Amino acid sequence: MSTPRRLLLVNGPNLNLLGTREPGIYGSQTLHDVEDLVARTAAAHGIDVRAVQSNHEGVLIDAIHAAREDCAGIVINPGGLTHTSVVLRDALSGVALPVAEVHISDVRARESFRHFSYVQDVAVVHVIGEGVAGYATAVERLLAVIAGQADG
Ligand code: CA2
Repeated sequence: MSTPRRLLLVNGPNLNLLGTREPGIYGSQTLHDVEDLVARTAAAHGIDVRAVQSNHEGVLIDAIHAAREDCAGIVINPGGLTHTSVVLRDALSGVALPVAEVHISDVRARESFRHFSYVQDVAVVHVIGEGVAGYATAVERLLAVIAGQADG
């Protein structure tokens, strides 16, 4: 079967607040700006994007499971679930799609509880602390991984 020309973009809890509070940490761009940036970056490669943001873990897991049907990879900022969620990690490893993990802030330079990521070793691409622009970097790197898999 040919590789689907679609990515799933997942933003976890509280990322709907982007651009409304804490600009010193997360910048002033909104979730809409993030989704638009990812769509434009992928479109430059002829790739479509389905975007989901939810404050509910089960909604994110259902979206990840559905990606098996029609997506070539997943770009995810799991928000605080990064540091707490075995079930989110299990969903990502269960669908066996290439995953890019994105964090807007530099979690390594923040509180110690943000230093551990359950997603880290199920992701093949990691973009941390590059602000919202990091989502575009993640798309580019993930598409390169997917292209390499299709060649090999
Ligand atoms: O830096 C990131 O992208 C994070 O994934 C964001 C999460 C945080 O728990 C992670 O440690 C790092 C928090 C998302 C909350 O986003 C907000 C945005 C604006 C205002 C308030 C929260």
